[in-house]
Amino acid sequence: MNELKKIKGAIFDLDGVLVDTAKYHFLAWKKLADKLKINFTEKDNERLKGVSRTRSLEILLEIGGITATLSQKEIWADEKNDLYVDSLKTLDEKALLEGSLEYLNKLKDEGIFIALGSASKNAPLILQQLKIENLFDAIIDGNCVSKAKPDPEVFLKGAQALKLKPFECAVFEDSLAGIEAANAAGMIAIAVGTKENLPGADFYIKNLKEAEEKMLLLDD
Ligand code: B16
Ligand code: MG
Repeated sequence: MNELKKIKGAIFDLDGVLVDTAKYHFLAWKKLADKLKINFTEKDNERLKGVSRTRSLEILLEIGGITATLSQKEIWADEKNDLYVDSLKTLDEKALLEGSLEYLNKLKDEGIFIALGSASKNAPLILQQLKIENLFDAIIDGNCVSKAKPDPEVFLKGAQALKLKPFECAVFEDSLAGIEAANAAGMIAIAVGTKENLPGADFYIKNLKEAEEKMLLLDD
C-alpha cells in the first residue's frame, strides 16, 4: 500500500462506482433492442459498461447483426438517451451506492482532491440529482473528451484539472475499459469489482464502503 502514500487526487467513475444507473441504461437499451428485434440480455449489457453511447449502440447492432447509416444510428442513440434521461427524473440521493457519500466526504476532510472521470454525457444532470456536485474539484465527463475509455484522455484531463501529475492520482472504476484507461494514464487503478471481471487493477474493493473501512487513501 506504500504507493498509495503519494496519492493526492482521487478520480471517480460515476455509473457503477458512485451510483447505480447501470440498470436504467440496460432498460433503455433493452427497449430499443426489443423494437429492433435484437435479443439483448443482461450479460450482453456488461459489454456496454464504461463504454460511450455511440460505441454502446454499435455493440448492440453488432449483437443483432444490423448495419445502419450514421444518421439512423444517431436517431436510435437519441431514442435510447431520451428513455434513459426520462428514467433519471426520479433519481435522488438514495441511488448513491453504499459508502459513496461517506467516503467522498472523508477524502475531502483529508485534503485529497476529487475529480469525476465518467464517459457519460448525462453526468452533470446525475450529479445534480444526487446533490453531490459540490464535492468535486473537477468534473470531466463525456462532454469534455474526444476519445472514450480505454483511452486515458478522461483521466489525464482529470489530473490536469486537479493540477496533479498522473502518478499522484488514483482511479476508482467498475469497467474493464476504465481500468485499462487508468493503467494507460499511469495512475493507480482501484477496481470496484473482482479480479476475475476486472483484471489488471492494483487494488480490488467491493464498494466505497470497503474503501472507507480499509482507510484507502486516508491516513491511519
Ligand atoms: P451517456 P461511466 C458510462 O458511465 C456508462 O457506464 C455506460 O454504460 C454509458 O454508455 C456511458 O456512460 C455513456 O453514458 O449515454 O449517459 O452519455 O461508468 O463512465 O460513469
Ligand atoms: Mg462505470
